[in-house]
Amino acid sequence: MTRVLITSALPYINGIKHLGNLAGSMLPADVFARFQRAQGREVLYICATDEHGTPAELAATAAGQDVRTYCDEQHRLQHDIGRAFGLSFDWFGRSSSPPNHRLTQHFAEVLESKGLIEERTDKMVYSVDDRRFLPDRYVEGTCPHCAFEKARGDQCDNCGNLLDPTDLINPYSVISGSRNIEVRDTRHLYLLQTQVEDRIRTWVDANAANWPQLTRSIAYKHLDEGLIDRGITRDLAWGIPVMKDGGPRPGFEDKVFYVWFDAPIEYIGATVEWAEATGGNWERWWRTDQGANDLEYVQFMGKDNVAFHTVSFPATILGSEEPWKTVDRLKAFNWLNWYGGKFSTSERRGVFMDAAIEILPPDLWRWYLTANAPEGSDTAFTWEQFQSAVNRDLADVLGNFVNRIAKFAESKFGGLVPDGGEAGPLEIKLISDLDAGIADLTAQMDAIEVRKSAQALRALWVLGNEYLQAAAPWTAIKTDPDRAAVIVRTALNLVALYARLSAPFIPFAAERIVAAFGLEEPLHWPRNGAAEALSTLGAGRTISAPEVLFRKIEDEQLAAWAEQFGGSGQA
Ligand code: B3M
Ligand code: ZN
Repeated sequence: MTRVLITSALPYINGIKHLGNLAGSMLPADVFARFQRAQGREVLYICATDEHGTPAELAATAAGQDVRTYCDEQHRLQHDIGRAFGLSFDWFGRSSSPPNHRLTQHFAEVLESKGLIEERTDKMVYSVDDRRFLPDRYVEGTCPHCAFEKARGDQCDNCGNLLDPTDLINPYSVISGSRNIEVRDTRHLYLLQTQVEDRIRTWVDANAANWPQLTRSIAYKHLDEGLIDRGITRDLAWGIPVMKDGGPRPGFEDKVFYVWFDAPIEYIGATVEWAEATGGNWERWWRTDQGANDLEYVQFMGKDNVAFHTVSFPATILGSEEPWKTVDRLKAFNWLNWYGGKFSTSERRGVFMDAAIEILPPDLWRWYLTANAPEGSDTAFTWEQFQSAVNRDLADVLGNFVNRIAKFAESKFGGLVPDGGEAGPLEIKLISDLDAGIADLTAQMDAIEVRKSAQALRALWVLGNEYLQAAAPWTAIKTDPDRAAVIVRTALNLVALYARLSAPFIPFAAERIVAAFGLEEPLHWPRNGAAEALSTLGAGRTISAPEVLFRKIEDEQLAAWAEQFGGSGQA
């Protein structure tokens, strides 16, 4: 496939995301997007803020802002911080934008015309004092499963069970604290998932072979449990209005679509935003009758989002019977934990993207979070592991290699790539080791094996150090200047090769090498083997040593951060 559509789960608008969110969706999506672009494929990487639902309203209230102003500000913040981490979205949209309103209403209309949407009367929690219904997180109370007293209407954080607001014992309003609560009838739209269950299963059966085990097992777990019809509207003011025949749907004037109905549609909506802003053609990426059949669509997300993407969103898409592109590969991640516990946005536990970037450059986080991606199982962040990833891999292996050889070339060859000499056995061995290593890295990247890709990349960096150690140009220069020239030329070319191979992971360091070596961007993936790659920098070219690429993390810094962010103290 020459075109790749990439989406990462849309971060909720309710505050800057923590490192776990970054590690489990946006960062691996970015690494994959950069790799695919370097391969010469046409890539569209789409993300957006997920701006509806009770999380948005509650966070706005807590911030003392009206929800629109809050979303405007938080969207900008999340956009900017994503860019600061080098996330190379082609578009970072907003689920509250007009295209998503239109598309969501369109899907609801089409699904209704296919007999898949039904109005039903529901019993919902109503606050007499607040004079409103309390959907999802607007109500808290005692969990019927574990007796935890602060369970939320949609889920108990203590035992993890999904809840319905009416399940709660002793419910109270999160808005006013009032316990003057009744259960009242209210009308809602239901998506009849039971009617599309067979179609979803057929689709999953046809696609699951391309999905990793984690994705597959979650999809089948939900299918095997049996789908239920799902309420897709809520008694809320902020969100996408429910329409009928071009006007507000009677009886639904104070209701909006449920956030999980409109959020995945925003993958398409954000692509329309991109098209409107850039003159691009969004149908080519989403409509199989307009070319979207010959592209690969890859999604990235945390495991808690998988059911929504393998069952609920497909119910919307397949139910419409319209020619929409569906996901080909769905890469899911486990949790990155904060020591023994969880990162928590509401309790601000752990390191958040804004704080992370204030204390250290983005490449350090990018490297740690990919090399330790929560792939096979949940993974715990610890400061010690972080320090070791930065100091051992980046500083000692890659940084040291680049610095050593570039400085040597500056002092002994006046900053010119030296001429003369012929490749010897060491260079021939290096080239064959590099060829094998590049093939491994490419295969792991293609397979979206994030940790294994990072390991393969590190192994390539190690080859450079081993080569330099064995070839010892500092000795050769004294006795055999031609030999020294070959070694230095080879090693400088290795640095240039590393910039290309490492750019998906550590794009800022790669750019600094590019600048110091006067390389041409964009950084193409070496497709014609190491021998050719090592002749990129011809003799006579001027290079300079980049400033220290990666500074080591000192023990004192680590202690200060552990103190500032918590961590080692917590179990
Ligand atoms: N905002 C949940 C999350 O951030 C949700 C993802 C939507 S993807 C369409 O985990
Ligand atoms: Zn519970």
